[in-house]
Amino acid sequence: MTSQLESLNRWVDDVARLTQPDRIHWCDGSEAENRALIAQMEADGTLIALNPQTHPNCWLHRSHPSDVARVEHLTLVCTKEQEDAGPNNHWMAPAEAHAKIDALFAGSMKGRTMYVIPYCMGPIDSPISRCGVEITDSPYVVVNMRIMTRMGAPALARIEREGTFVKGLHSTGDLDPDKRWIMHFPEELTIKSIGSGYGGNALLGKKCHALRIGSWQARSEGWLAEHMLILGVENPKGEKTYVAAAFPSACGKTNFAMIIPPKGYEGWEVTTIGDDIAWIKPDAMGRLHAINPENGLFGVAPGTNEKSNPNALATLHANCIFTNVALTHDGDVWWEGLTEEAPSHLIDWTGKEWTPGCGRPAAHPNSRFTAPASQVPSIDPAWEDPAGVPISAFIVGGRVSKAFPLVFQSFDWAHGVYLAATMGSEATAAAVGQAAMRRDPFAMLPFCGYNMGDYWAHWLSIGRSLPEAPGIFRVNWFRKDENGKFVWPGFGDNMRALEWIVNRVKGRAGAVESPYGWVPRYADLNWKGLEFPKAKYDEIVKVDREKGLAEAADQVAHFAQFGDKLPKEMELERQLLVARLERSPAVWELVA
Ligand code: SAT
Ligand code: MN
Repeated sequence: MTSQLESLNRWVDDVARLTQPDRIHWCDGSEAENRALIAQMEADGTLIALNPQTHPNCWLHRSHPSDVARVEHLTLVCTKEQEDAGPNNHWMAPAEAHAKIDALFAGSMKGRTMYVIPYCMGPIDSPISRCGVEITDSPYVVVNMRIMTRMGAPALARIEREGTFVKGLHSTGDLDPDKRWIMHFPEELTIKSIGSGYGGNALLGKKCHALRIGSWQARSEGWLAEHMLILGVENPKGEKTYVAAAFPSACGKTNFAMIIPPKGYEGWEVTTIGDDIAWIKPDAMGRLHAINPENGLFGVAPGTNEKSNPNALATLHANCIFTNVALTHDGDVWWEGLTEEAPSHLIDWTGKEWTPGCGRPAAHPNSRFTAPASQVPSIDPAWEDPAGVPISAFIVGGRVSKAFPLVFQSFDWAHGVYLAATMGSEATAAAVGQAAMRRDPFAMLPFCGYNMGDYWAHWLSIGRSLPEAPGIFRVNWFRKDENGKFVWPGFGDNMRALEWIVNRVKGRAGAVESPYGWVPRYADLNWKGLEFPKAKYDEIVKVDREKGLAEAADQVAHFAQFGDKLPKEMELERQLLVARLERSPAVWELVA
């Protein structure tokens, strides 16, 4: 098979000449093709079939032990001018980058099959969706792309109609970490990735296309490509509100996207559009509409359980691929946090015997599940609406144990951009070698495909163009007390902050002005069904002046990196925060 699109055939030929595969296979996305690939991977040990009774059509994959997460230090944005990639990206000149990586691709597919995967990010008939073609020598990538994207014949038909597509070239190479690169050439709409089979490095539709290349395209075309979940909230009156929320990798996006309203919220419903990425575009009326460009979930397994995320657990009963989790005796999966007590014996993620107390985790901390979004019990009926869903609020937040209140609203759009631009988070296992604490603006630090200063300016200009801009809110579920214990119950009870957010944007919830933004008073939140005394609430909203000033002072260096690219509004907002803090008492507290 070849395509009717000459430019696609030519590129495939060029890649084949370089990588020298034994065979070329154009993926049609069919069930038969998927079956054949799985059978082949079962035979060579790449996939282990799980118990068909408890997990029909599910497989376990164990990666190379050095290939378990994204590698930010090896991830490059290769623009002609270094300034366009910005201090937030590792950079290499395009010619040098191509030469370096092409030398590794030379002959890399000898003895292997080269798969050509046409895919569409977003519903196949949505004008907001965009297509790409990934070439890979990994059948594991093919079966994962089939879950994560709309892959195969319909995508190819759209590509042929449109004549354009993002080019992604991937080879697992020899999985040598010293010969691993994830390179982006946004000016050429091209991605090249070698030496890793891990999700964010190898499933090129996801972070590489939908975020790094996507954000570049979004800026030049006037839309937003964001690391955000999308959810719908329906109140007992049947009124529906959609919000998009940015949290860094492994900070609970999947849990929040599938939140189950807690006790006291009878009649409320939360529905899921997406759990990781949002493509957001102003419609003809200037209202922001969002689609989930993905077709599946690539979620963190550890910590997922009946309490933290029953919807995710129910999603995982069939048709899933698990990567680097532990295997039970009866062909079932297990990971830390799935059950309170670990089974007495397991095979760990590396294939070794495991018993509780042996000193090693059974599942890798960044072990993952790949699952079809259509299986999520809370999936929104409009999740594939080609027009997307209207967004009324943005929520941003990180994993920070100190300083910031549970929830607060920005004073206006520019202040909201500032709140998102300065958000920070403690390290997680989603990428190797993260600093203990880092600023992760909009949760886009590892994913913004261009200069972050230009990105903030783009957000500011989008806001100016909207007749009715959504509210911007910041949340912090992770505040700890003096004993290092989380104060807020989190999970389902995050619904209380969500209800306040929804009511705020509808103009029917109270708040008071704190140095950080509009904060709900105790009485402004719905406490039905939860015992949470006012004194405890006051603890998680109070503002310590010295901590606040230290935070504002720390932002100076953060902003300084961006030089001339820093929008003036950002430094002005910082100074306004300092002014508000200087005029506030040593500890700013709610009076009512
Ligand atoms: O980068 S992945 O998409 O594999 C996971 C993440 O870090 O969000
Ligand atoms: Mn993510």
